[in-house]
Amino acid sequence: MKKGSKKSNDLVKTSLQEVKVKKIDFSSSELNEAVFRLINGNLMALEISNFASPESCRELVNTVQRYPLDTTYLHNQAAKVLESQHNRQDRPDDYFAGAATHPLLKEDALLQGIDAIINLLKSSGKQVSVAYEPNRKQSYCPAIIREFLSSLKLHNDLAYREAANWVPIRDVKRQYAFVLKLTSCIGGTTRWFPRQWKTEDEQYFNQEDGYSYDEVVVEDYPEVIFKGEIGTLILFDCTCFHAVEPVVEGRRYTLGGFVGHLEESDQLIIWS
Ligand SMILES: O=C(O)CCC(=O)C(=O)O
Repeated sequence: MKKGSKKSNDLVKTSLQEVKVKKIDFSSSELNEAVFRLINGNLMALEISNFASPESCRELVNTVQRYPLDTTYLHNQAAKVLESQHNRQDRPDDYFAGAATHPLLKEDALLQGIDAIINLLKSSGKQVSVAYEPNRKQSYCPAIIREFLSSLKLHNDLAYREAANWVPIRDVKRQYAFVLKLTSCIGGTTRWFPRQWKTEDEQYFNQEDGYSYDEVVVEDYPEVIFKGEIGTLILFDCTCFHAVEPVVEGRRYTLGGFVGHLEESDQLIIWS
């Protein structure tokens, strides 16, 4: 865990346990319990090394590289394949058209990655499925592939704030991000803080880029770093502030998306 210069002394001894973060290997006998604790609110972030084999990650990257990347994503800080709801907040027709037709969604390398994540989430004891829009009778996009070209500033993700008209993700009460590292690179580490977004934080919202917040919101909080070599899966409460450091060398490909808990049905949904 890294400490910022402004962090107060009483936080210096903060352990991963205190901030409800666990880092384990996929072979650990504690894995299922850790997923259960995460989804049931007793952990806030979980890093699982060796979740996917390097070969399967490379196969997915090779598959993705056959498709054009959208480089207009996140102010040219990242490139993507597949649909991002965040990117289409005012254009659900475009989102659902892409979610229905993109040929990458039929590729085994992608489907196997998504199945592996769904199976892992089932350790929570809950039913897990790709989010489904009942009015359109259509599934959401299950995940997105991204290559980060630079950094991603401090932000948080919250469907009920960003997706007020999107059924059923607007009803999600607990939300997590999942990030599977498909390559290793220098830099590009994920910074995460055990500090959930509050309405008052909007005074620190950056209107210019339309997504980030001033670092003042996390200055009294410990910072957790997820380095994540190839095959590592990170799951974290994404309503907490997080960021990605600049990629210094190599390429940073990830398979990512969101996991949400629907209270009424007590089920988990995934989408991107
Ligand atoms: O790629 C990462 O490590 C984090 C991605 C992220 O910040 C996000 O999806 O909101």
